[in-house]
Amino acid sequence: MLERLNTESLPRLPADVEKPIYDRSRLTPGIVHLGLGAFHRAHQAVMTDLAMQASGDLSWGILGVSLRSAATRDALTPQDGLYTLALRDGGPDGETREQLRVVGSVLRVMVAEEDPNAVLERIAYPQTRIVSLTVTEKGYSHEPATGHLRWDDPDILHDLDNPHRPRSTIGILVYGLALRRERGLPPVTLLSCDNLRGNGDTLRSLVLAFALRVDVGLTHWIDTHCTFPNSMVDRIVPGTGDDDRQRITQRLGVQDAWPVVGEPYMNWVIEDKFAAGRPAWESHGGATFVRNAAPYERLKLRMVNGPHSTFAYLGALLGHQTICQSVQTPALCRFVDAMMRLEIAPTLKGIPDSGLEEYRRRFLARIANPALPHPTSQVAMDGSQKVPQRLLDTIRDRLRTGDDIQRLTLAVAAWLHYLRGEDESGGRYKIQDPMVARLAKLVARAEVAARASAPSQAAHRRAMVLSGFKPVFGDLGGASEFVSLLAAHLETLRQHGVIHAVEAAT
Ligand code: CS2
Repeated sequence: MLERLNTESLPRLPADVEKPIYDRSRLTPGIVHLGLGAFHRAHQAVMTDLAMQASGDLSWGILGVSLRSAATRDALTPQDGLYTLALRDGGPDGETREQLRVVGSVLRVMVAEEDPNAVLERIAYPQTRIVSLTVTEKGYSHEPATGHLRWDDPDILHDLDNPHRPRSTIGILVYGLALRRERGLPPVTLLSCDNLRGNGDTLRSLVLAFALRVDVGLTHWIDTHCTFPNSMVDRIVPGTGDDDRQRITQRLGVQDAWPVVGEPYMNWVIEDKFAAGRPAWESHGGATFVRNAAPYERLKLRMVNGPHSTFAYLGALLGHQTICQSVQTPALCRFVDAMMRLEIAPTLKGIPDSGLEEYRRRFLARIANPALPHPTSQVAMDGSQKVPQRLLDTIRDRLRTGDDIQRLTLAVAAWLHYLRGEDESGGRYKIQDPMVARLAKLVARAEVAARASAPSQAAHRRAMVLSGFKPVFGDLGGASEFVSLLAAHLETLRQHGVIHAVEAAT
């Protein structure tokens, strides 16, 4: 049995593996992080590790919280919170390069579902100064189209009645903050690191809406004392595979049960409004602090995540397993490239054309990274939560200015077509989406409506039903130009397939 990566084995790692050079026994917790998935461990946690190393301020240790699954806790506890980040890409001669760093900032991992009260206590811990989140889009219990709290969400309903055993992210935050206030403790910063538009503002409005049902005084306290910076986060981090575990364990010479793998590129832009201090995340060129993160967020959601989702849906329909395979399909690449240049970039005012050009080129190179196979299914999942801010906002802006939305609408059509659960060769795949049941009904209803219509009206009728799904499309279902284009694209996808559809729209 191989020795485990932990405090004891840390000094014996090979010399080419970077590791924390600060004294971990002096680390104290300053951050509670909800959602300790691979993304956080490859992004904020490593930035915190490097910031503590550079500044010598060791008061920003992370108490990680998994909301439901015990898997990360079970993997990292025997490792004293240590894990490896492997940054992978292809070198100039096509060889794979991999740089390893063992990350030291995670002190402990807890599972909210097992002991929610312990998490509330941690939020109400005097030393906690930041509560950060990467709970993915669906973790906010909000309606994707409007950003409003979904009062019919079973977890939210549960949490209104169970202040000591909250299950939702919003419930956990509000009851944790209530405890802080009750104990006369100073306020904290709530830092969302998810791919939502105005992630800090969205989180703030959800927390305040829930708090208002709990206690008006608490709402006022949160509103006047706590801060919610908006932030833009960027690094491609596919889920860890067994091959990654084995390869990394072999290189370390000790077993790491849950390393994470990502690309070397990373970007983090944060509004500098912290209620009780922050780590020196800007040290070593990690994060950039700004007054207003909105332009960076818009740029990233539209020019990275929108095209990423587009490659995922079109690629999945062609039976591609990875994003890299989609990027290597020339017709797809030409289409997405044209969509970025001609329809997305013009909506990003205030960023010079040359900057956008460079950004587009770099994104296409990033997702073509041969050393980082990213399953299309991972990017395609949770479309109902992603499509609004990745594609529909851009369409809305262009409709407002009377500009062409051909290509963006094909990307949306690809998502809707993907929801049928079958690729072009008849291969079946599972739809992973928190709204999966409603979406299945929607797709079925659209088919019934199309079949009941005159043949010349069928495509339009189908598109009307689909785009009438308000939680995702909001008012866009009423935009006749969008609905007509959607109808035409869906019909082309059905009759002639993906390659024909993208070639016709490029
Ligand atoms: C991806 C993102 O899974 C997805 O939906 O589009 O996770 C993407 O890799 C990151 O946002 C890149 O920063």
